[in-house]
Amino acid sequence: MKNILVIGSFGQIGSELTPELRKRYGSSHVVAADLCPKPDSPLADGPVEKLDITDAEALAGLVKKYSIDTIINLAAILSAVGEKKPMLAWNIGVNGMLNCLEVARELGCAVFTPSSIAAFGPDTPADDTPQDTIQRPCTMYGVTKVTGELMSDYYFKKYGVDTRSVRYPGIISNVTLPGGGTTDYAVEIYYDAVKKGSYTSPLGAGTFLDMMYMPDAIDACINLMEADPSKLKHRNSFNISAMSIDPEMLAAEIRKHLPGFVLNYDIEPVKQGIANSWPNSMNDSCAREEWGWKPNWNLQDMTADMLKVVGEKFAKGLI
Ligand code: NAD
Ligand code: AKB
Repeated sequence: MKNILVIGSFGQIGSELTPELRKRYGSSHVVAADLCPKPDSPLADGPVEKLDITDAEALAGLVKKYSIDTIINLAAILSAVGEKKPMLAWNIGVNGMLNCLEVARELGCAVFTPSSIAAFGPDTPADDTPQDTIQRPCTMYGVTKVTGELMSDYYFKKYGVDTRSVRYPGIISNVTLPGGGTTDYAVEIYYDAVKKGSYTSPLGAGTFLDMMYMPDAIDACINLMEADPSKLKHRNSFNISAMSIDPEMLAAEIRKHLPGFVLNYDIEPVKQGIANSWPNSMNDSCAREEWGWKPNWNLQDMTADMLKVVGEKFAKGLI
């Protein structure tokens, strides 16, 4: 990766991945693009461009302008919002992603478009979910992710486009709030623990899902894109996970730091239905074997760090 275009760079993952890429590859080599870039954002320390991923001509123009060799495509409508706006989710998740693949084919770029645990469905084995298994998701978001995986593999096999990706689990972070997914609760719980001492969970006790702290999610993207291609038997997309947790486990860990923390439940049927259709825990042995995937953060360390950082933001009146 020499010149990188990050599309959707102002979202939850992009707002942390873009600065890390700039640290490693140089600020002027990493272009931050989004539908509505914020001028006062820390990302203004390097090139920032307004881009609608569904505009193929504008996308090709940026790739040429900056001699881009790698497109990191983070634009998406996440699972919960996607159920309210399925056609928008399809347009961005599939048509936008196809624009990236076509531009990459014509102009010789590598492409990373993350998939998700949402690429699985109720017929998938829920525990220790294999790398290669049944994928019949029941959300529009999941349909876009399976389509993205298939099309990315198609472009690699037919045209030699260097496509690689991971199936991210729920990402927990403290810079930018999540954008409307089912796993958002696992971020919100920390903010509410600090601000109110309590949290009302939309998912019930015993709803196990894979999760990961943001530094591991960033490493996964960069390490996979830098991996030796001759070692990759899979490409789109690799299961990766750091922990399998439910709301009770998160609350118990938070109580080690904030003993009075109270967890309540008010189940949101749409989110609960989506969560029930996703794996409880994925098997990520192929990622470990093929490109050395290994998470550095567990529930204990992540919780201590989340409460510290969110606590500092609260003390400064930032949240
Ligand atoms: P997000 O919703 O926080 O950010 C998405 C960004 O895309 C936003 O900044 C948005 O403005 C931008 N965007 C939307 N429409 C666009 C368009 N038409 N053109 C250009 N930009 C547009 O999402 P995220 O959580 O950062 O996720 C990034 C990627 O990782 C997505 O593909 C998502 O499916 C995947 N993923 C995320 C998680 C997670 O827990 N955050 C888990 C699994 C997979
Ligand atoms: C969502 O909940 O929609 C995302 C995801 C797991 O893909 N966070």
